[in-house]
Amino acid sequence: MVVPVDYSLYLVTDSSLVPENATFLGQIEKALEGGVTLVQLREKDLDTGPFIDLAYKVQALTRQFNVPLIINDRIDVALAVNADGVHIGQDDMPMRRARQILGHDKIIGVSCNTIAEAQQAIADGADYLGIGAVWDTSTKKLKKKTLGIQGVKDLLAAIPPIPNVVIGGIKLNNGKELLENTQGVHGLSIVSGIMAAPDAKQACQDLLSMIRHYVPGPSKEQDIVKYAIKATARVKSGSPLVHHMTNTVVINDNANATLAVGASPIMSTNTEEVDDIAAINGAMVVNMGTLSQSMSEAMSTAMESNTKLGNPVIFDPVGAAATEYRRVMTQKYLDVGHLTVLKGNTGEILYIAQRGGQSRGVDTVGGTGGEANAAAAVKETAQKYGIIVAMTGEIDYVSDGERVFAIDNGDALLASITGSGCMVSSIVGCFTAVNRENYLYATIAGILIVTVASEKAASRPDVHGPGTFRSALIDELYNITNEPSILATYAKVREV
Ligand code: 3NM
Ligand code: MG
Repeated sequence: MVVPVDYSLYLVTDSSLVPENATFLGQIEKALEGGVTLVQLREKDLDTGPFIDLAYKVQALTRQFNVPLIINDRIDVALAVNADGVHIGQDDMPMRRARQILGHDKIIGVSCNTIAEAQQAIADGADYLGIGAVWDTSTKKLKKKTLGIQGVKDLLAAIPPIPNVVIGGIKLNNGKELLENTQGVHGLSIVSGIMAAPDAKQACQDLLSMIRHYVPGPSKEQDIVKYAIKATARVKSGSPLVHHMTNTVVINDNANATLAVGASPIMSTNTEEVDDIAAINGAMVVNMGTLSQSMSEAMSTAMESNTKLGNPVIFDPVGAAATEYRRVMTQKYLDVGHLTVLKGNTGEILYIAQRGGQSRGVDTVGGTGGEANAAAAVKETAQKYGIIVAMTGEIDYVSDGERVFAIDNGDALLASITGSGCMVSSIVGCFTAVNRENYLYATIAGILIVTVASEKAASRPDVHGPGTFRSALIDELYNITNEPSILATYAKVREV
């Protein structure tokens, strides 16, 4: 398991418990609206075909809410629908065998009633434990003694820390009592308390707000990394077209980087083509590194056409302060109001924010003036223009005008090749194209991919300097998109 999972409120389904005026899927949807953080589809009597059909329907709901779906016992069904994991009991397939079949990208949970079972599950590599039954329940015929609160405490005290949920007869009041009197419980797993509830949404809201007193939710940082992993997969599966009007120095690298993450570049600078491309475009990347009169007109047209169609527009104000022409054009593009993301280097963004900012030509010289100055620069600029602002440098800063995030990834070699910043703008274009519900997170995700790829590239034995680094960077961008879950290990995002 690699994606951070929130175990706080874990719904285990049971189609036999649904109230008369409700439906099975309706109950699950309400539970998701109420905030369940994980769903397990548990069907003991369904044939394989109908089980798979039902799993797809439940998955359509869990995906809407970005909640993982776990299948009880049936590894074949989990594989068939590409569920996020399985939950196995003591009499189901052995844990190690399940891991061999499912691999390390899937979540595997194991039901445990004794310390010995828990120790074995941990030794076998379980991702989480289902500890129970805590109390008697009419939902399942129990084969072993109930644990009670003391039994849960004794079990947790005897094992190393591992994600876990408790199950069996849990309702709001006894759940509160349990969390109050134990330490290290990660969540409550509930069947009848949700599936049979007359108002499943309200039941879940009440449960989750109680649980949040004892179990912290995922941090914003974890949330972003999780989002970045999904966003990366979406770029690859969605393969958006990304229209670039970029500079002649970096154009080939930008196109290759776009391809490496699974998107599709088109590099036309012709005004006549703008509308046709906009109609099928995912995002527009405009970069004024080698701006000519005719290209600046094409850029204005492209920004307008794409904005009209709701396509995100990324603007890279290369050398914003370098010449009078660039100063004027930068202000013009900002004022006209067609931008979604402004992405520049430290010198450029600090200049735009009027908070220092020195450059020589198109390169930054000097620092950020400290983290407080950097954070204020992106935040104020984002507020002023109602856009996302990203400032790349040794530390990257991103803001939507309310929050500021810092990214501490990135190898120093990035500064020794031309166009690495422009590459970030390209990739942010790819990410915003298919992750439109959260441009702040999509922008952070795009920056993370490039900076983490740069670290992987720099550490390769075949990289000896800027030249080999440049091609290794494209390789590693490509590799990450095949295995985005590594972001969970490498990403260093923090809220400032
Ligand atoms: N597994 P309710 S108890 C599915 O002890 C299940 O492993 C258990 O249902 C175990 O929340 C249980 O309705 C049923 O009491 C829990
Ligand atoms: Mg079972």
